[in-house]
Amino acid sequence: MSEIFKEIPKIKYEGANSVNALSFKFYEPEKEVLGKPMKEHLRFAMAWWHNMCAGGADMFGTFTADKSFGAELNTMEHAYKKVDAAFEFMNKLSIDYFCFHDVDLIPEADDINITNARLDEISDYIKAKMLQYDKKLLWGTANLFSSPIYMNGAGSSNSAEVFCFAAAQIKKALDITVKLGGKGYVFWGGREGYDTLLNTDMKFELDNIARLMRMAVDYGRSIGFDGDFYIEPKPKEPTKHQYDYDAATAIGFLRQYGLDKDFKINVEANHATLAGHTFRHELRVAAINNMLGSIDANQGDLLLGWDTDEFPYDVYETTMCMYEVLKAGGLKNGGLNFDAKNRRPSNTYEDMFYAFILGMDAYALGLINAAKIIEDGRIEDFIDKRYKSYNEGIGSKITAGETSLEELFEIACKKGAPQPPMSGRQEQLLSIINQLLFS
Ligand code: XUL
Ligand code: CO
Repeated sequence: MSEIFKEIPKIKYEGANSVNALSFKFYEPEKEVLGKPMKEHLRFAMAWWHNMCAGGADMFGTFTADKSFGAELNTMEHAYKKVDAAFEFMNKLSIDYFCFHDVDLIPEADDINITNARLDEISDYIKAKMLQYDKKLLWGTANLFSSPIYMNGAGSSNSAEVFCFAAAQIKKALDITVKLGGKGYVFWGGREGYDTLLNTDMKFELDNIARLMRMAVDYGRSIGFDGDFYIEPKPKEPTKHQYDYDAATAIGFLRQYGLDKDFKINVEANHATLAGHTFRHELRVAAINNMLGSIDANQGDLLLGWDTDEFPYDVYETTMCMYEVLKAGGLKNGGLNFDAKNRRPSNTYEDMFYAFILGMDAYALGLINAAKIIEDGRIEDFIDKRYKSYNEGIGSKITAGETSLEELFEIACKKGAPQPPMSGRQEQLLSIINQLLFS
């Protein structure tokens, strides 16, 4: 098999002072941080759709990057070439995992039986490559948003026939996920939302989405899928109101429908900021509910305000992300999937490598910094101090559930108004973070 990225060598760690653009400056896969190799903390994944498929098309123009890999687009030959390219790419960048949608892998046929036969064929080839290169599947999913049949959603569609077709796609995507040993299955409800309530039965649509997810769980477990199902929240785009607005909304939905034991949250950085939250906030909400499953590691642009899916470079953000991940005890079945694409004018093969070097180094730095914050301990100590009134006296009775509104009434009336609480010290804490990041 001939090399596709011929000009690109295997990317190695060369240290912070290297001027070789095709090297890692901070990512050392085997280097231990807090007792675990970087690669195990980070579990980087390549997103098939952005890397092997997307060529930079946007609303105003067509492909700028050539992702044909020498084959005619939308043929099985092309599907095979994408597999060759993907494994060479992951191998050269030391990326251990990948993620896919069903239709990223093969050209979809008019007949679902032909599509499924193509999926069987290509997944045999992928499986062999995974063994050859020692690569793993982080998660699989079905694309239930691109085809015109999904214009009103999949589980939320007004058409029972569309619901049925979506179920068939999910079944097949689960089959392939299990065949390839994947430990995750994602639901990003691309068009599970609505644009106007004038034509929408919201309660019915939510019930139906839950029905579809329940069937997916039942089927997945019946074929031996022992990983996690994920909801990937997003507040808008493509629909105006997406049902999975943010982590809190998705968790409420999962609990309401009894799906919370099988599902976790796949938090995407760019979706968090679209929801008007920080990335950190979304990670924390998932973590405190024991539902921090996996991460789509990208970055948005606050000046643009749509889902730009940029490669992450903001080290402050990656630091805060990894701080949350470390505090949550790490990602078990999940990882950091670069759901990210090159900017449209960065249109060469080389740019694909620069993008991953940028993202992987940004997260390696984030991990190193987050470990420093934890080892330093001042931030956590301050938080403990801030709540210490609950460790004694009436505070400990409140947290133990051993008091009542009447008793608190009596105490408050006897004592009178309390002193205002201690300072939040926000600026001091921010300057500790800067000190740790830059010393
Ligand atoms: C879309 C998005 C998807 C999901 C998988 O915004 O993030 O690529 O990650 O369907
Ligand atoms: Co995503």
